[in-house]
Amino acid sequence: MKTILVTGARGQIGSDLVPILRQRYGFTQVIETGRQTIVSQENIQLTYEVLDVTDPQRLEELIEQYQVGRIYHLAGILSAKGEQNRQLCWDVNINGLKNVLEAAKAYDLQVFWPSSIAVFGATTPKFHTPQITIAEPTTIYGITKLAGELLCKYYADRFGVDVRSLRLPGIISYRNPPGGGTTDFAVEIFSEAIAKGCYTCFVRPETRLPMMYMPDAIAAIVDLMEAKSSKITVRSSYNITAVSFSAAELVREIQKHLPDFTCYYQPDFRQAIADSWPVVINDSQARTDWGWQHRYDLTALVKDMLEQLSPKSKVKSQERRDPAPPSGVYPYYPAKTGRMGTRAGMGDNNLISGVKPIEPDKILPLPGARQDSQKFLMPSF
Ligand code: AKB
Repeated sequence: MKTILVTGARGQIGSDLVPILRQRYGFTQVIETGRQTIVSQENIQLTYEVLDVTDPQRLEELIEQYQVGRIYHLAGILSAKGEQNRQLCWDVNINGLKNVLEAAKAYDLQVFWPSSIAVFGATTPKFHTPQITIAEPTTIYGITKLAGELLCKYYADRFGVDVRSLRLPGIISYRNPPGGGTTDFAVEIFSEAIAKGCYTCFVRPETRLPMMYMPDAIAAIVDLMEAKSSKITVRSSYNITAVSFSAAELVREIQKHLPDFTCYYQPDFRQAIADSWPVVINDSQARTDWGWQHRYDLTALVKDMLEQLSPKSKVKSQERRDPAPPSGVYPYYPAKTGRMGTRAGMGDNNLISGVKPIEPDKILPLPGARQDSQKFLMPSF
């Protein structure tokens, strides 16, 4: 089997995907790459190479050196950081992807590339957003993701490149923080709740967005890449989602475990980005084509996040770092069969069964919330 190259391998998704890929395809079969030079002792035995994806020569060099057959192209600049550095966002997200697709054409590689719900904008239907719909993104990140989707489809249609993609929602995980996204609040809140007992959220409490727990995201990526080519009817990017919840609902769920947790709200420029994105995505095409199913709802993901981040389990997570057998990493489970534990129900948080949007004039005071625990700070802008 040819080797697998992962760009942006030490980012939020890469950190969780790489151990699963190594488990499935062999430890030495997976080459991690990133812009940083890794010097720490613990990584010496790993196959890690420095790669800036905007450098096509270096990319080709690595493809030849390691006989690469598949790339998970995860290197990218997220929405909030993109607004602060448009040039970098364009260079990495567009030129980096184009370099990968050119290499895929030349070396006959299979490619995974994450798109985002950010391809949608204010003119897109917010509820049950269809696979094919109006896409007028308002951020440079969204523009690069939309152009990237078109590039993927172009290389697939014109040159037969086997490129597969998902429009990822906000991804919640504990191993590595996302850094620079609009949905980051839904990750940061957990560590702050545990460490400090309070968090200042940069979006308003009623802000409701599509989200997914990392094990579901990993399962989706693995299953998509392993699906028969004939099953893949979308070569731009598949709508995909798991749950949809507001910041206030997330706070309330955390308070079930940490009753003294307090959330303050101080919306900043990321509020406008969040407001431009859909609330509920229709991902029926992915479910029909290659059997996508999510497993974690809000209750399950909050419970697991808090358990994993609690000081007791932190000790355990130190013991499970690469290159030891990835026994403690998120378990991969196939989407279609062999589910473990409680499956996410088609309950209140399930997107397909529909969410009940909170009307803005009904949000204060928050229904069912502890009156002393939902406080507003005035925005500083
Ligand atoms: C971001 O917030 O920028 C990302 C995304 C939804 O693409 N998490």
